[in-house]
Amino acid sequence: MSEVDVPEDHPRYESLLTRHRIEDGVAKGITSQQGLIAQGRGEAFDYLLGEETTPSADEAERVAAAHLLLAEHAVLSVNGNVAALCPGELVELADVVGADLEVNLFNRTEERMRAIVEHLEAHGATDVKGLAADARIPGLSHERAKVDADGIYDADVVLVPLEDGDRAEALSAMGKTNVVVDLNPMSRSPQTAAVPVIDNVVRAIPNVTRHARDLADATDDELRDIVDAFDAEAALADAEARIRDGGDGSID
Ligand code: PTJ
Repeated sequence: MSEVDVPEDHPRYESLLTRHRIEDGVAKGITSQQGLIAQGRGEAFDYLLGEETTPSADEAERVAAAHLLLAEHAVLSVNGNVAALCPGELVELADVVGADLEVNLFNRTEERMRAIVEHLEAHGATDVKGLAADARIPGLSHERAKVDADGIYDADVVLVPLEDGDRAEALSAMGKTNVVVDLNPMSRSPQTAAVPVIDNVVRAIPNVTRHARDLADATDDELRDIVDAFDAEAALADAEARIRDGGDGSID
């Protein structure tokens, strides 16, 4: 038995553990109640994807690592779902690639902002951004527009895990490179991303970190080759083919 009262050899252990984390996040005031619904949507896609990192998602995760390593200023955006699901893994990734962490919420309240900053700090983060909110993303009317001038506003590469779409598009319009993690390849955010990572964030974040460690000694030219060889549309098509018919996109 571990974090949840379910034996680790239970066939749905990982899924039940993830659910428990989201439930706990709501209880602690980190995750919004809408986060429970988002989790359910994600689980359905994950089930259809085989609840594993597909080879094309793994490739996207390597490309994400290359972008983060090449960045002048990378920022990992944190919402209430990822804060509950993988706080330690986000702190570790930020550390390995030299990125900032910034809390950015759709259902923004000061209490939840502070609770998430403290939760990340409890997992080893320092200087978490998001509370200053002294800049705005142009073209967005909702709370996600509020960003830190020396955080997301200034970033050239932003990792955007699971959200509802229009911010990712607005960040691209600002000329930023977006890495989007989302289990639904048909969602607007991965569709507009430079790098759509169609995988569960609990698998994706540690795998990006693993790739970043592997690429630590690569030259900028080698990293640029990895980035340039990536085909975002093919990655999306592969994931959609898997969901629709269990295929790998290579067979009609
Ligand atoms: O904490 P806040 O206030 O910023 O709100 C965050 C949520 C996620 C509640 C908010 O952004 C939202 O309502 O998002 P949506 O519109 O439900 O979209 C969530 C997307 O994330 C969907 O496409 C899901 O398939 C996907 N998703 C859910 N869980 C995961 C996921 N993708 C990757 N990993 C997951 N664990």
